[in-house]
Amino acid sequence: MKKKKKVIIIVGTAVLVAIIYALVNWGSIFNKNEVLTDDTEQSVSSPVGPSFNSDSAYAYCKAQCEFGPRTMNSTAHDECEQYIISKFKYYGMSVIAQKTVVKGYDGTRLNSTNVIASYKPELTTRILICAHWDSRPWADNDPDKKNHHKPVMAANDGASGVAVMMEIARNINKAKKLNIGVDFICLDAEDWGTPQWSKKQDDGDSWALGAQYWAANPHKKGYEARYGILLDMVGGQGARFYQEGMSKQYAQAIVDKVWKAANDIGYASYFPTEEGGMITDDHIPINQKANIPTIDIIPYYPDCKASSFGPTWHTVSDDMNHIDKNTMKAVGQTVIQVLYTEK
Ligand code: AHN
Ligand code: ZN
Repeated sequence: MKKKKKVIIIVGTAVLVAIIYALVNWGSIFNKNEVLTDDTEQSVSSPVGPSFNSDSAYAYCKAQCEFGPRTMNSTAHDECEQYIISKFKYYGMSVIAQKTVVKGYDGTRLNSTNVIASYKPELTTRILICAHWDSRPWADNDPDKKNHHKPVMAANDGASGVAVMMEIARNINKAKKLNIGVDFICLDAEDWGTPQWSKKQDDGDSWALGAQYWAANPHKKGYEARYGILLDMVGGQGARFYQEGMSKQYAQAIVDKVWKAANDIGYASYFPTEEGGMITDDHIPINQKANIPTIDIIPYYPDCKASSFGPTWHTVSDDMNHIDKNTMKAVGQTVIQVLYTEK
């Protein structure tokens, strides 16, 4: 080959390489400042701890619903109780079934079981995660009055919180690297609160009956936890978890910790830092009676006319067709982040 031809080939190749390089790196060469000065961009780090599997959580949610509505004193309720106990045992937790009879707003006796599933019960440093597992017996907020005495399937308002706890338990058991104790408490009799169609007026005390009992009678004498996290309706489509007012009042530091964890792993859009409403829920007796600072992760829908808890709340549409596994993932991974970054 002639020298001149060789030079042309080498120069030509170099030019081609330069053009390709410029094309590939166009953005960073010419738009560097635009990219780097965009301060609306959040810095997101990869999650600490195991990866929450939303398909798994979805399956646990569905399994509970397949028993039918888990209303107090029903067969579906008792069957689901056995399912919950066996699941947490299977994932290595020590399980206590705390049974009692509580009184409903109208005096009805309700056979209640709080299921307490503990990871490393021997450790004194503990975090409490809880959710109610019973179904509301009346869809008293349904748009159709004919449904007001029908039970709620409670895929979101019941099963979703327990499903997220089960998936966290499965992960903790598999990863085995968590050196703090965790208590998963499946609270019963949350949703027997005074129905909207009742002549009795709702004073708030008829809700969270299982939590009221547990807070007055913890499963272990002198039980203590650093803090608690209540999961209520954590599987809804379009759910946004604004900071609940009573949680802010009793446990602002825990609210900050959890919302920061969500932001750190890229779920800031699910966890707005603005305040939502103030809710009568299971965390109230836990804060007031058990003195454990406890927050409520509960959705707030500012634009929903049917309810600020969302369009399916206490309706016959609270079923698996209205569950979004991405919502469960955002909440579940955030709780895992909190547990695995706890010192
Ligand atoms: C009241 O409606 C007073 N509290 C709502 C608590 C609740 C019901 N969470 C789920 N279902
Ligand atoms: Zn409810």
